[in-house]
Amino acid sequence: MKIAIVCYPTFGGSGVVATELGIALAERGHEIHFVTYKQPVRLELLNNNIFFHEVHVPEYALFHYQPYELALSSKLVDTVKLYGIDVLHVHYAIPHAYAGYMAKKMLQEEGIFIPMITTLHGTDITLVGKHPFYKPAVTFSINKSDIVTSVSENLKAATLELFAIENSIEVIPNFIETTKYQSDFTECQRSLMAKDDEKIITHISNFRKVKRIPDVIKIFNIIQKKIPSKLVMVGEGPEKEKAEILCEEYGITDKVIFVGNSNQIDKILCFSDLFLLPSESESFGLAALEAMINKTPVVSSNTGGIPEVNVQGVTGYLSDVGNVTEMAENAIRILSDDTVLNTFKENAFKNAQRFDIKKILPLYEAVYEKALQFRFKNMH
Ligand code: GMT
Repeated sequence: MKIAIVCYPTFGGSGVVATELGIALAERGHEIHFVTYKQPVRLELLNNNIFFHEVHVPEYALFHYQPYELALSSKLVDTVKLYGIDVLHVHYAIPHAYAGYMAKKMLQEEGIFIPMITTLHGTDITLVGKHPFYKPAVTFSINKSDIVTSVSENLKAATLELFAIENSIEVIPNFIETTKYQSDFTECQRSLMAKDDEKIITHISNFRKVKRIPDVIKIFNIIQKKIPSKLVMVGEGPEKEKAEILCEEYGITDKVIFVGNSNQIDKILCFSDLFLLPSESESFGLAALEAMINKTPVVSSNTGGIPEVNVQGVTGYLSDVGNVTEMAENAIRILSDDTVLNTFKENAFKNAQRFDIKKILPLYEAVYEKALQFRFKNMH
């Protein structure tokens, strides 16, 4: 099948999911065309089955805002025609579903029917999409998609609650390639980050407000008083400076390492003992799953779709948003006994297998097959 994938190419859950999905589909023999404004960060290799089409938005002084949706929909029209694309899969509703729908209508004028699948990822619904300035357009583009999928049950429920949705929504959870990790474990180099007697705690995100970065520092500050430890902060974003200032106030700058964005999160996670995810909202928590597959237990908030990934008392612990004291206590409980820690590590790894890409990929393939049926019906 020839599939065009639209996504954000930057560090961040939806782009990572879209890229990994495209790579896995290409390995299964599908022809994948990424259409976006930059080569996706995790897309290192282009091969016979993977193509990248860059969306250029020419600058024009008259425009206060450059019209990306317009350029994207035009690029989609061209790509579909040039490569004979069968289905269009857009990740993140804003503005991708909207631009995808415009492309679909333009192509229809030329007698080409292209089915569109929209995958909802989280902030496109819970944070940005529900804003009154976007809501009508987001509702419209979800309703006009041929198939809609969401990455968790919780996100599906939130979408149905927040928008007047007429379409059905299928839940296809995010996934992880499990086999990759079984062999890579030996490469762990924890001595780079901490002394032998220190535990390593990690947080990975885009450092936006929704991640509650100050909570990460507050939790760690309580932990480090009881357990010799280091905190590794991976990522870049608007809350980073606040976090650095908080570390100075607590006098823990020597114990917190800010490593910036990284393409090597598995290397960092494989020597981590605990992952912190105290987010305000989280549709799934892909970073938690990435931690779990690297045998890292998770102490998180209990918001959104996180409970569908992190299992209370098994793979880690969950607390109410903002309850930093309880999160720190739970972290200390896991970290203070190596037998307990190892049990949580093994449980995290075992539970991550529920999201093995081998189980999830066929669900997407079934969706594409269904979309092709729509195409067939509309063309004949
Ligand atoms: O976490 C972010 O802020 C990035 C955002 C994105 O769209 O890239 O992540 C969302 O999609 C991920 C992949 O499906 C989910 O794992 C994240 O939970 C979700 N983020 C939020 O809902 C805040």
